[in-house]
Amino acid sequence: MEHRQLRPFPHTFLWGSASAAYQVEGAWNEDGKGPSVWDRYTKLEGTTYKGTNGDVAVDHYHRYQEDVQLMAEMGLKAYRFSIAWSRIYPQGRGEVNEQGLQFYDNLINELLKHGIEPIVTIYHWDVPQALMDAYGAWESREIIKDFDAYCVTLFKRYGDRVKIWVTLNEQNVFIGLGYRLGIHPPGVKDLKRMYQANHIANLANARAIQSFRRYVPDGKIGPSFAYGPVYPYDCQPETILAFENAEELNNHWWMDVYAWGQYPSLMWSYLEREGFAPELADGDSELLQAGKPDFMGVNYYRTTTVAHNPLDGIGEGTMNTTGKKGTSQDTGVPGLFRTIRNPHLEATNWDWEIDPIGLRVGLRRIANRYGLPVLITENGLGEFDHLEDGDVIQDDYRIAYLRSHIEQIQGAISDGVDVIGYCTWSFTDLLSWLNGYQKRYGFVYVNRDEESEKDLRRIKKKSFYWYQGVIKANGIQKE
Ligand code: BGP
Repeated sequence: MEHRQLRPFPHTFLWGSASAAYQVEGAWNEDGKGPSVWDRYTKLEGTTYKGTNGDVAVDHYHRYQEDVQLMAEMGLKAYRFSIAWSRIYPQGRGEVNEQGLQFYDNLINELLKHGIEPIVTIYHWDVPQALMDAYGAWESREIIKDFDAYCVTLFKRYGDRVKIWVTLNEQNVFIGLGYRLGIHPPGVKDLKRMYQANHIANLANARAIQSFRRYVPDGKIGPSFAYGPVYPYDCQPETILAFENAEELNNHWWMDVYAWGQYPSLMWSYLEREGFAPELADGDSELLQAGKPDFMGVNYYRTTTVAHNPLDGIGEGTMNTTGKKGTSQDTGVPGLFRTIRNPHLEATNWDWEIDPIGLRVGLRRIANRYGLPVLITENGLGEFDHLEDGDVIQDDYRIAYLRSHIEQIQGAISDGVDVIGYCTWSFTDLLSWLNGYQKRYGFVYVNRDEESEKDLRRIKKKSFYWYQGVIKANGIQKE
């Protein structure tokens, strides 16, 4: 749609930024925290870029006041952060760790003191190692009650002050990379196990939402989905079929369950035929139906372009985790679709195609299909930054990226999509799970790299001042 006049951003629009516990906190074994699967996984040979881990990360655990001060200076309206499950329950269940609860109390209070809305992600990939050891974490239905108990502890403790909650961050990613590609914990490559673990995560998500209604009746809750809207490579009818296959398998498989409590039927029969469909137990459908979200959280980085892939076609390829442009490979599901580079789009040094209009396409598809409001829980540019003399970082490329995406959000709002807020990824630089510290996303540079923690000094980038202006103007100002 082209508009004669764009709708302004609503006055309540949440201009925010996001992070995750493992990527910022550090203090991995302090104040009673138990190990998470990431504490273990990153110590295994060859799992991450140059062996990096989050033992210290950017030391947010000890520097949260300074970080919140910078958020306040910027004028941030919302800050999305995650809680480390094993800080609250070091063993995943059983005894609660008061010091862990206290840390997030302090953080929440500090944010509220500065008028910043806290958005809490309950789970951002760091399941307690104890639960992995005890029953294989997401592969056992036991996790549903343990996750619920953890959620209820959080709802009771913080529900008076935190009104916006995210259940699971990118279930499609932690399950897909954990059980299909085997490059996240637990490092398994087994599709049967993947779809079963995913089903259990769906049940845990729904149960948590049910409990939420009881404990935080005036709050809002939803999952964060990593949405890569799919494009057909061209208009050959067989490409359109491939496009539909990919949108259904990659996206509807998750979002339909969140929004409607049911799996898409064609993909269900495909997976059943392949022997990968999850096993349903009595009461599962009822539970999924009972845990509907208030919004769809969307993490958007790029679109996926696909073409036909025959039964003997390509399967999994490797990802670029080094920043050497052009080193990632196309991937596919034989018989369904294969990815292919979109010749109309530029890509980052990590081969992520830059596509602001794709965000608008995704927002429109969600609004049309599910009729839910959308909270953009992540969007941002991971790039090399250069610290110049005098503590200057001129990240004009990041400003261009964010500006173009914000323009398309306003386009989507003008099209009629209800967008609640926009959390950029990220506020400070942080650890990128598989890519080390050189792939930077923040408005605030953190002076460390893979080799050394240096002084972990915070330095405002050019984009810091730019986003400050956007927030002040409640949108992009015309030059
Ligand atoms: C999302 C995750 C974030 C963050 C971001 C950037 O998938 O939710 O935690 O890491 O992607 O990804 P990366 O760090 O791989 O560049």
